Amino acid sequence: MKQKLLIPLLLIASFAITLVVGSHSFRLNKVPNSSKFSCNTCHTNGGGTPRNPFGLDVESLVTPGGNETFWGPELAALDSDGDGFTNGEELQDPNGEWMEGMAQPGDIALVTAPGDSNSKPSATSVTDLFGNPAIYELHGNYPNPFNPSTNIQFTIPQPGNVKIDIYNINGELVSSLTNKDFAIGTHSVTWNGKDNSGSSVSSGIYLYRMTSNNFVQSNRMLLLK
Ligand SMILES: [Ca+2]
Repeated sequence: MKQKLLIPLLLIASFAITLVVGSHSFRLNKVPNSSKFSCNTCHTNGGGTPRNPFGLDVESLVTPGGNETFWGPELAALDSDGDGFTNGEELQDPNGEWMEGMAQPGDIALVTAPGDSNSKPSATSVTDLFGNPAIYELHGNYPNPFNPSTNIQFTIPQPGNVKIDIYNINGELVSSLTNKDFAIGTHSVTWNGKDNSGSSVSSGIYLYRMTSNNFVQSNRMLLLK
């Protein structure tokens, strides 16, 4: 008897779930620039499919009482898909200041999917939560001139591979200083004045070149013994 009741109950339950999922599409109006990705803003492959990481965060901020005002500084500050950019940066509203009814913020052409870690802004298209450009920077080495070692500092606005090579003034590779993944932020690597075979190099001008994503920059330094 119990099993006969179970099947209709399951059918009713699945119908109710479909109604709930289907009703979520109106939330698109409550996310800035959501027209760019439509239902894929919150779902893996359109409405009714499982929620992506951003959709899960949206869901967690919707109160059971029906309060749908979930976009704001809190959701904007999260990096739902873990790609190094906040949801606000991806949706062109870094501080979560946009409200329903306002004109869409930023440039919709620059909007990326906050639930897809493979979709991320270019470094220069967003600002951080403090309104500063989120850019790649190769800072000057310190000390300079130096002997026997110097520190090279750089900043990256998203996690990724950073390659720094040292060249002599003739453009010949001297040292492959680093070539690995770094987290978002500012880091420092040290060159000990040795070439790739471990021999100390002579006094002179050297170039260090940083490559990360599409960013390439070179600076000069002076080894003075
Ligand atoms: Ca993100």
